[in-house]
Amino acid sequence: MFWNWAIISLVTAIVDGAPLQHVERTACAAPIQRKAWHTLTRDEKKSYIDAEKCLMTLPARLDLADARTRFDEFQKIHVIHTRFIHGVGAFLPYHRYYVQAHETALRTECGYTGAQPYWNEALDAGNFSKSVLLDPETGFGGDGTGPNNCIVDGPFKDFQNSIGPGEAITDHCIDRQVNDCSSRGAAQDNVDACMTRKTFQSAWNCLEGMPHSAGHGGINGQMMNVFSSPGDPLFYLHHTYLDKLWWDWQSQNLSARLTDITGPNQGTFFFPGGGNGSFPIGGPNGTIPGGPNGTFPPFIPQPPGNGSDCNGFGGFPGGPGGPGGPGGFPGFPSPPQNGPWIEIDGDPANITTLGHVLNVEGSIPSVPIKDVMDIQGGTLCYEYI
Ligand SMILES: [Cu+2]
Repeated sequence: MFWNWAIISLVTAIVDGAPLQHVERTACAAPIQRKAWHTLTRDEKKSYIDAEKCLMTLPARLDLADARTRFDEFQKIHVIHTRFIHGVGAFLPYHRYYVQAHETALRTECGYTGAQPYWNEALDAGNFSKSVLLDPETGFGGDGTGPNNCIVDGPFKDFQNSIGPGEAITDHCIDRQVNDCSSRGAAQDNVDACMTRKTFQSAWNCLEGMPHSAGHGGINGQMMNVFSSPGDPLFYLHHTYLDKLWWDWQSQNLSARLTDITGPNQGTFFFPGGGNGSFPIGGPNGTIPGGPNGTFPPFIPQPPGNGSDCNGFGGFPGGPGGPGGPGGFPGFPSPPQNGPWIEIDGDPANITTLGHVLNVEGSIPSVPIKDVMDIQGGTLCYEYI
């Protein structure tokens, strides 16, 4: 009843044309504050890292195959849903709710009293290797080394996880191959360009390309694996940053953007033949061909003049800066209007709607996208500072 009332208040505000910023969000009276990592105190950093280490020791509880710990379970949830949460309309809402599930576990299962921090990647664009995030004392440890690119310092150097790479099940370290050139895509100019987009479709396409890809490519290793990237704890700070950017975009015009959602439920990202600028299937573990163990293909050195003057990240094939494209991710296709498509709870066809159910395998309850459009709507209750 309480929630219904809050929703009715919101709807009334829209009908009245009142600025939503002034709506009293009674369902979220005291949002927790998500802060940039570099602004945290030493003690705040330590308590976050201690909580993440706690997740790595807590036994699995969701009955997901091959996951040994709660940390593994989060990674497995991502693997299970990978094909339907990338290159699709639910990309941003799903990752928003997934990060929420992770934050909730830290707080309710590991005694963490803070909020999920984020990595302000624009500050480190072109220079990820020197980021404070990679500090061995106060951060997540540094670059990988040796034949398997295992990280060798920091709080997570001894962690062995069982999920990945890709959809494989293997015991492995946390691995990185930091690529400063790839990390250039995190530049503030790219963020600013996304902020000028007028529709969700356009803003999402922009954000999922750059800066999103730059965070993955700049850390590299398992972070470059579209399935198993949450095996690196940096994933959560990266995707919380991306969530902040979506919220920054929404906040420019909340009365329109709290309900603006679209896109296909089933992208062509992973499907045979590619087409419409998408990737064909064919790599190991059902992933994009080219990279070992289900990773993205190796980045192809780009000639100067297309946004990259070093031999690093030149964009994905078909996308801006990539071979065959003008610069970023390939264009996302319009949703197919004829089946077959994968049935998603809450959606009548292959188009993402506010009713689309987000499923994190019971780590927290499934909710429709409409419940996560507002980060202070009640289901979610946080702010970015
Ligand atoms: Cu993802």
